Amino acid sequence: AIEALVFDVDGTLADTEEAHRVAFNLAFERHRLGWSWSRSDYRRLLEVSGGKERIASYIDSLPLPPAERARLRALVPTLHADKTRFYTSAVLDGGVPLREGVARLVHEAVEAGCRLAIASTTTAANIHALLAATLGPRGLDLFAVVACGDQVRAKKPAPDIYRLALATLGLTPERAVALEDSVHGLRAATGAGLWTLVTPTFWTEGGDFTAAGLVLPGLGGPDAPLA
Ligand code: XBP
Ligand code: MG
Repeated sequence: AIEALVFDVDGTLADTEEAHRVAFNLAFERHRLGWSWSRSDYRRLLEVSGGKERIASYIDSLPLPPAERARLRALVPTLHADKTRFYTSAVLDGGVPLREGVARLVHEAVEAGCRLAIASTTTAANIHALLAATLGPRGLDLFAVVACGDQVRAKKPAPDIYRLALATLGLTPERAVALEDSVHGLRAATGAGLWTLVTPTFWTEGGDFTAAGLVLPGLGGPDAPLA
């Protein structure tokens, strides 16, 4: 039997990428870098998972003298910390709702005795903000395991974050299923041996999801009112 659902966050629990994009641009503005990532830029930039890694790879793509490249590379942790502050404050202001069907699935799974876990490349503070803003102050407590961010060295599409989630749950992959939205996420989950349901978004649609157990446009109809 299935004993746990392992959720990706960005794109799966909520369509967060526009809020991430805006937060990156606000951080760039704060440091007067003159960089602005458009929606089409950002779709390409999502090829690199992890915000710090994404900024670093953008810097590497710019034609820069070595000293300037090194200066900007050294600024990545600060830029990313600022981005995280802009992102979490937008999310805590209610700027990003859960995707349709997510709240119902989460509550029904818990009621049925199924454990919930998270396997995400995003920063822990982002997940805490999203769950608090959408599921309430006890939202985080619904999840038995939160595996995220820099807890593993190799981010998605590497399977490491799913392996960590499964190890912390104490389950073999046959006892859980993954929920994802992207090709990178699907590769990570199936790489860890998990059957995977994919619900793409604007940012990830059109990808090759043939390795998925199932691809759906979303997780169902409007959420039932929460008791
Ligand atoms: C989501 C991401 C994340 C966010 C930014 O990937 O790629 O990097 O865009 O988060 P997935 P941070 O849904 O596959 O986990 O800036 O905190 O890294
Ligand atoms: Mg995702």
